[in-house]
Amino acid sequence: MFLSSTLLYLSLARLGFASPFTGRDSSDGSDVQGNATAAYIYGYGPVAVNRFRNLYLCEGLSKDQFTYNTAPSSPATIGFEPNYDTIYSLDFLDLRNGPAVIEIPDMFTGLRYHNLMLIDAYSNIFAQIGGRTEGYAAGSYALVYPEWTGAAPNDLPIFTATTWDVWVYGRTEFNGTSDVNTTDALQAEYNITVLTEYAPANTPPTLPAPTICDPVPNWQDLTQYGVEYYDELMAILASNPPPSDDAAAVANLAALGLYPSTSNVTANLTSEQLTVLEIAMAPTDNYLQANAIDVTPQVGANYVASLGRTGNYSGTDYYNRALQAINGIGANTDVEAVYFAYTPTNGTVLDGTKTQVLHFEANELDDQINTGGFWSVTVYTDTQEGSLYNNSLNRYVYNSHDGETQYNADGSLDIFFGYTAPVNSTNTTNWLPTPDGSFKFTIRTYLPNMNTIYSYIPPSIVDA
Ligand SMILES: *[C@@H]1O[C@H](CO)[C@@H](O)[C@H](O)[C@H]1NC(C)=O
Ligand SMILES: *[C@@H]1O[C@H](CO)[C@@H](O)[C@H](O)[C@H]1NC(C)=O
Ligand SMILES: *[C@@H]1O[C@H](CO)[C@@H](O)[C@H](O)[C@H]1NC(C)=O
Ligand SMILES: *[C@@H]1O[C@H](CO)[C@@H](O)[C@H](O)[C@H]1NC(C)=O
Ligand SMILES: *[C@@H]1O[C@H](CO)[C@@H](O)[C@H](O)[C@H]1NC(C)=O
Ligand SMILES: *[C@@H]1O[C@H](CO)[C@@H](O)[C@H](O)[C@H]1NC(C)=O
Ligand SMILES: *[C@@H]1O[C@H](CO)[C@@H](O)[C@H](O)[C@H]1NC(C)=O
Ligand SMILES: *[C@@H]1O[C@H](CO)[C@@H](O)[C@H](O)[C@H]1NC(C)=O
Ligand SMILES: *[C@@H]1O[C@H](CO)[C@@H](O)[C@H](O)[C@H]1NC(C)=O
Ligand SMILES: *[C@@H]1O[C@H](CO)[C@@H](O)[C@H](O)[C@H]1NC(C)=O
Ligand SMILES: CC(=O)N[C@H]1CO[C@H](CO)[C@@H](O)[C@@H]1O
Repeated sequence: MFLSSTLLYLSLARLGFASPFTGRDSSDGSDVQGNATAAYIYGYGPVAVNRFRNLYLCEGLSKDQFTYNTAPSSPATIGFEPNYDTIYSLDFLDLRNGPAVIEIPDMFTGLRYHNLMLIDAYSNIFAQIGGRTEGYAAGSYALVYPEWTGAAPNDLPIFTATTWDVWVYGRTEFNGTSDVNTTDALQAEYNITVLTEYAPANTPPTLPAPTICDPVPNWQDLTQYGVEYYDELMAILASNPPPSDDAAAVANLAALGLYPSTSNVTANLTSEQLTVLEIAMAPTDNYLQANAIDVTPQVGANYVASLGRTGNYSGTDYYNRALQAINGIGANTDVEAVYFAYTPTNGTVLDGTKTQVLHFEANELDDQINTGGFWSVTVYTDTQEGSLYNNSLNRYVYNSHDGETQYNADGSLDIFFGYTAPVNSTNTTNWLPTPDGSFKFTIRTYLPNMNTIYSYIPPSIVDA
């Protein structure tokens, strides 16, 4: 249940907000409100990851051990347009206890798509372990802590973490309802073992556990607890020393009275200092929310694509880091998957009372859709979040991998949308049931090639 609420995500259209980048000047002429705005933006990615970790811990889930879904998403799944393609596994690792060995089972049968993202405390994806990078045979990998020197323990392939706390976020291909038990069995074989015999002597303080679980931590509303945001941020800095490139950002925090500490630093601020931080929060957050749409570009007249996601925020572009955290903390990177959400620029809403068809040419499937992994087309309700549409066939998706999609004789493909089965078409295969009114759909392609990433525009949906 917990995992089903993960963001999976394309951004929602957002309202415009005024820029917070202007504010009062202090008596010496320095722009203190500007500094507070910069501090909020700097904190966004790290605090969002920490809220997600806190949610995980509030659910009573274990650190240093995988938790995973045992079923795919369903119409009851809460979250933004959940996919019906992969099942999730995750963990929050604490490398202060020692390096971790991550074991991945044999995925060779069917070359099952899988990928584990390794995300640091600053929301940077510092490595990915999966079929694309490591192949499909079973494998063990050493994840060592930042100060590790020398060879990997047990001579394993080595990944060096950029922070002590690491979010491991994995996706494993789900091949349709007949595949549930197989997927579950594979997930049970994913394993994390902490090698306590190699624990380091000196580590920074432990990242604190959440102090508030009710209401549950919300990684989409970082203003949730007010200036406690800065207590969380400074605890992250104390327990996961920031990269040296962040020196200016750390100095900016210090100028506001904020220094790395796992105790609540805001408790020692003057009321004037608190006010400076407080009044910057809501407008800065609104501004980021309003601009997050910028990172999901329009592709052609009819789609918005999940492009531009490298997951690598190791530089000092904290603004982009914040926008990416809003649009999908833990979202797939471009090289792993690209999503095309039907979003026509003219605002036309799809109508399920008639039959409409999406036609892919055979060479389009071969060259741009079905390149490295697999593809899927999924229908969603036209609500703000977008759920799988509940229908008597339990049919939410057509895809390239479960053996149920019927291709035309020339290798092309038609997928039909509508509340009732298509009757006016020459065939009625590949029917994706929709609501009896407006709906949405998303095309996903896993392990796309550069052609897909840089130039592909999916077909328009037309009346059948
Ligand atoms: C889906 O439809 C069935 C049958 O009408 C109903 O029992 C079930 O509660 C529905 N599920 C959701 C999530 O709405
Ligand atoms: C998924 O199912 C199809 C059809 O049964 C099969 O060809 C394919 O190998 C399966 N893939 C995996 C990963 O099991
Ligand atoms: C999965 O395993 C359960 C328990 O063994 C069994 O009842 C069920 O039929 C299996 N499902 C599939 C799709 O094989
Ligand atoms: C995980 O690895 C540990 C240590 O090798 C082992 O004891 C345990 O059985 C493994 N668990 C699974 C599910 O493979
Ligand atoms: C920080 O503040 C929270 C919430 O007020 C409180 O529960 C927690 O005990 C405080 N932590 C420390 C180290 O003072
Ligand atoms: C607040 O300041 C006092 C006095 O300097 C210090 O002892 C205490 O540790 C500080 N508290 C925090 C949370 O930094
Ligand atoms: C991330 O970007 C930095 C430059 O900003 C580069 O040095 C580093 O190699 C990149 N890391 C990955 C994993 O691509
Ligand atoms: C909007 O665009 C869609 C897809 O290109 C098209 O089918 C529809 O007719 C357009 N609607 C208007 C009002 O122009
Ligand atoms: C089929 O065609 C008829 C006549 O053009 C039209 O009235 C009807 O709405 C169509 N049905 C569907 C399901 O598209
Ligand atoms: C479906 O209809 C199209 C024409 O609309 C035709 O080209 C195609 O061969 C048909 N596919 C099947 C599987 O019958
Ligand atoms: C310490 C720090 O980074 N302070 C910055 C506050 O904002 C002004 C601009 O208004 C900068 O010049 C300072 O460097």
